[in-house]
Amino acid sequence: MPIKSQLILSAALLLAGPLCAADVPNPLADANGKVVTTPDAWKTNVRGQTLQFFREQVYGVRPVGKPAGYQAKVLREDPLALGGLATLKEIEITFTGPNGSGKIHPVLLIPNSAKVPVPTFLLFGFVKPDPLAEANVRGGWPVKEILARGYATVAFEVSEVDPDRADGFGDGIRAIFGKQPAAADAWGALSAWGWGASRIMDYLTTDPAVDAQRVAVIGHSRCGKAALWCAAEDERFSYVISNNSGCSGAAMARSKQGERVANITSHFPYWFCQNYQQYSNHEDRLPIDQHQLLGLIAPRLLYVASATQDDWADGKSEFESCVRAGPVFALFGKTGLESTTLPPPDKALLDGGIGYHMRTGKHDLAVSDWQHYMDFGDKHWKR
Ligand code: GTR
Repeated sequence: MPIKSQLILSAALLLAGPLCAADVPNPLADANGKVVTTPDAWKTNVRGQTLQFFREQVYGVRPVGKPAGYQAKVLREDPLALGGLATLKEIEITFTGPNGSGKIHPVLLIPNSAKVPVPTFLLFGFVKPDPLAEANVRGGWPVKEILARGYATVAFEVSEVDPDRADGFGDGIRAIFGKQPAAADAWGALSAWGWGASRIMDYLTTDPAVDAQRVAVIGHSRCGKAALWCAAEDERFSYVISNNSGCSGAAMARSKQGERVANITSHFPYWFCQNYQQYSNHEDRLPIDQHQLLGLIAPRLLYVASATQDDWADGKSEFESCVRAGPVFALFGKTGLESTTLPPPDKALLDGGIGYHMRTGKHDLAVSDWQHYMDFGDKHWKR
């Protein structure tokens, strides 16, 4: 690592407060421990290896990309949805694998006032996307606010891709494309949901109203973990937002408080590959840590948000992870976080390539979070 980056990193870690001791993997080191000093060397020698560690040990290996029988069509279009605010498209994506076929039904809204193609936020949703339903706004999809800022948005229900339950393996895409019994490194539900988002991206690249160079993925909590992993796997997403993703998302594995690998793998083993379970109470044995997941987003835009009452996710650890991902952004000539000091509640750090805020309140995706994400988008992303 060049002296300058080393100094920035040490200063950053000092400022971030008491952190775990040594043995946090260096996001710039290759598998032999050699620290790379150029973006090309990182891309060639580090990125692929890091990605592979996360696949084999945490989220699982995907058996398929865009499947051969993939089809996407617009089932219904309403050019005057939401009182004329937006053009709504109900999309159907269909695909077939060795063990059956599946469908995803995303809903896309394009603001009628914006000049096409429009930058677009893709939400990993907990509920069926319905922009007229109050449940969608409560579930973190404030469509009117998003459209008013000149952005398009598309949402899908993750459970339609793969059910969010322990015995769901047989009913989702992992059954359609996977083998039983699943291998120890076979994909978990988080990776399956990200696969679904990539299939929606396949459609978005064909829709002239959408600016495919500017599609962000966003998710809250378990969906925040899935959004981060999705963008690590699929570099077409140019902006990634992790809202309160916590354990196995933006927060460090080694030093975090609240939920740990032992908790998450006992409550939600199916989110991950089986190999992840061996790190219960042994986070120190992981070949990677979550700051390297954030590093896999570089040099694209990344925003991580926490909440003051969300001790289970551990916002301080999410911030630490952003600090530790900084050297990867620096390698590309970008600043990671604009400051290495945890900002006061509700103050958003928007100037670096990594945005961050800690909202006052509980574990939630609030409209105020969205406003910060769009402010960051206005600054770095929108034309
Ligand atoms: C919790 C889980 C967290 C988080 C959350 C959610 O129960 O422990 O990791 O993902 O669920 O997704 O709402």
